[in-house]
Amino acid sequence: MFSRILVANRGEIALRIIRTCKELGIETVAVYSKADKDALYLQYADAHVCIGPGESDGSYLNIPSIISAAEITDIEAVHPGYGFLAENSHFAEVCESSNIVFIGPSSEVMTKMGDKTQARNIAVENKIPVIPGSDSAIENQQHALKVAHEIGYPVLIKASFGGGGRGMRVAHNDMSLVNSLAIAQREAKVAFKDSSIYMEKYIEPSRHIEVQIVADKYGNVIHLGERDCTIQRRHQKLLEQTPAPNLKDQLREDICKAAIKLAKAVNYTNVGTVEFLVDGEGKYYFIEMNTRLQVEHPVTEMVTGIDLVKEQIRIAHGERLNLRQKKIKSEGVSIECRINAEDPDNGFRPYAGKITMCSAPGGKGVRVDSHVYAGYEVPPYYDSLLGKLIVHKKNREEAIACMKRALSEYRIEGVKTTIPLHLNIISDPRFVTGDIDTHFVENLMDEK
Ligand code: MV4
Repeated sequence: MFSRILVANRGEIALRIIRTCKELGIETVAVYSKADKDALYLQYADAHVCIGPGESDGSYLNIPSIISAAEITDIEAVHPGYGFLAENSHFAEVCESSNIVFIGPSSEVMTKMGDKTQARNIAVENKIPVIPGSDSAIENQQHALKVAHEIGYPVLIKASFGGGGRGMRVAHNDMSLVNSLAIAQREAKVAFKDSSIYMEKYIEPSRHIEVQIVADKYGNVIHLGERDCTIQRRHQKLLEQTPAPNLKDQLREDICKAAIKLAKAVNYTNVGTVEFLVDGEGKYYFIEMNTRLQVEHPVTEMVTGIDLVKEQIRIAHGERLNLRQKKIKSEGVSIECRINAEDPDNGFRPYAGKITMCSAPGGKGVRVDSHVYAGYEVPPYYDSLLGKLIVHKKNREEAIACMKRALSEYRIEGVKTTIPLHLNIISDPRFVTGDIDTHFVENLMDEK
């Protein structure tokens, strides 16, 4: 097993990874920007190295700085967490060429799945349902109009190297399509350094269902069930849950099988997530594959009892999966609420500032993955996630009751948070019955 790992991330996920490393007897090296000099996770790492200024480009996205930190601390592997460099195939390549094990898939698989049009075509080749759309990047206006007339409006324009809904634009007719194309290409160029876009039929209403994959380096691939991530606001996930409510068993089985098929088709290794949409008639469609550990991985850990970070590290170390699909049992219901420092009275804009008081909930079935404490200054440079509140109970009714109790117990003062929004969501009868789609949050907020 590795003796020392560098955690190339910050906040709650850095703390999460350090915890599992400690349990495995692995030393950890944390990296931090000047803005994170008082971060909680640094106290639990065996060593820490400042890698640059608060701005991400100078620190958590600064590959030479992170590799230098790796060299001077003589580590054997790097865990990228999520976000930042977690799906940066160049970073994975630099690790590989620096003789540092990258805890994740190979850089070539990352590149393959990072191109959403290539991922779609691999799904088509493996007879996995995809949303009707363009089988390659859109070359010009004529191509876009031709595809739109073939699939019918509304259509969705997506960035080929985007993901997570970033840069998505809906077009309802030729005029709005032509106007949106240039904007979408410009946004893609700025956000993803590549202006390539593709198109799909806009499926609505829909639900967002993703499947957790774990795969070793010897061709063993298993799934750990699905997560329903439909509760989003402007493509930012807010609440995730497993099992997906109101999902027929046959559909669940078909989706999980399709996820395994795709992972095997690309020789996936390590932990990954295959994302699907389910439409109003219960048909499912592959949308993309994420080649990283996801923010919402704890709900899967709670129902399966499997430590996903431990599995990542073991697989990266070359160990065979000691999990068998038949032995995977999902027990109970788990729900995660993302507690963000955002101002609900100001369009949920990030709310930086000092946390003056912080008291997290506890009790049976409650898990809090958070890095914040009283006196912690929420930096303005990074995402607004303060922590994740996760509950696990034997059924959905108890899980919802527990989440409601835990949310009302959670005290964070000094910054505004999404706690009130989560209380509204979890108390809504349609959430309770699982009658949700991708417009749930905007409808709830319109009603409020
Ligand atoms: C879609 C879609 C409808 N039609 N693609 C959003 C995140 C990214 N992983 C893919 N997402 C979607 N892709 C087609 N062709 C709906 C979503 C979607 C969504 C869209 C708008 C508002 C909230 C959403 C929540 C989940 C998924």
